[in-house]
Amino acid sequence: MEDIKKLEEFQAKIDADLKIEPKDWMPEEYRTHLQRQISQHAHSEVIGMQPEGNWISRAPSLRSKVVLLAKIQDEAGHGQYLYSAAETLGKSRDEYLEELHSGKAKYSSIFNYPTLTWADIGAVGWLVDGAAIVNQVSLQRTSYGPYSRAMVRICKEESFHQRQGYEIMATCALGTPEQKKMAQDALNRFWWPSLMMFGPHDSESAHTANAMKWRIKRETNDELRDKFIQKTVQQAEVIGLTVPDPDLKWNEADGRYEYGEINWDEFWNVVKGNGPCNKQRMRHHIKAHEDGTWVREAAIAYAEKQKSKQLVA
Ligand code: FAQ
Repeated sequence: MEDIKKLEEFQAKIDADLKIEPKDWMPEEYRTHLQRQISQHAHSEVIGMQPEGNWISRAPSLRSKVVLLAKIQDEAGHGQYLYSAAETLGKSRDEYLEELHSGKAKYSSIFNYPTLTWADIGAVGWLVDGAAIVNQVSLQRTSYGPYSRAMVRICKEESFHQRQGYEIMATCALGTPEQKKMAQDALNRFWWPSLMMFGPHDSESAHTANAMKWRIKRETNDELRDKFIQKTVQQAEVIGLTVPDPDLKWNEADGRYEYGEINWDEFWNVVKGNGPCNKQRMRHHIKAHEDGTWVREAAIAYAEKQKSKQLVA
């Protein structure tokens, strides 16, 4: 009886658009749902540094190198905010990382595709960060306080990232015929995987019903994907690129684009670990984590020394 009352109070709070904070009572399913989503979001930010890091030493100018470095550092920061938010749910960062390394926790499918040319770095910023922003703007209003506050900060930085990517794409698309070809090729390869970032159709999505009821998600996978398509197709047109979807057409009566279907076999194949770069990404992450052991140990030892100094004083 007590739990039913608590549950009703919890749902009433959500329905009134109040935030749930770490020390508030919450049903166990709400907690585990958030642990799963926020940690996977954090893993995505950190694994997402790999395809971009691949181009730091090959950026075509000092300016583009500095901008790319700043963007990648931001992604590390986003991982930090999100791991901290996830830790408020009673699981440690080490536990979350173990879940990633054992394959229990996922990260976004998009980061299992390679970045083959400089234009791919443009496509990542324009399309991948563009898709991430659409999703994250919506998540700013999520019901869990620490996640919502992390999103507000992250969204401010993501809009700079999207502009950085679009600038690279526009420069290539409006450059020499070879550069334009490179930009079109990047769009061709990144378009569909970017749409897959929003997850399966609502009818196939295991978690959407609960996520909407608890206002963890404020819009569904399909609603967000549609928003992204409607605004991004126009951006491609402005720089003379063609979206690689033969079914894409403008519906004058409805004032919106209609579009084709994602290859869901490809999506699930990548999610299950069989994309072009899954194994490489995980190998690299585990190695970096192991190589960094001494840094973590030194940081903990330093913090403990400072604490004991303060106690003596
Ligand atoms: N990839 O029932 P749903 C970024 C899984 S950040 C892999 O619909 P949900 C910044 C899903 O986990 C990008 N797995 O699940 C950046 C679930 O499996 P599970 C990351 C996917 O949670 C830019 C199963 O399928 N953003 O890019 C994917 O309601 C550049 C069933 O799916 C976020 O994480 C996928 N695409 O909806 C960084 C945003 N889609 O957990 C560096 C927060 C679905 O039961 C460089 N997350 N799955 O084993 C969300 O909004 C949601 O979690 C969704 C999935 C929309 C991703």
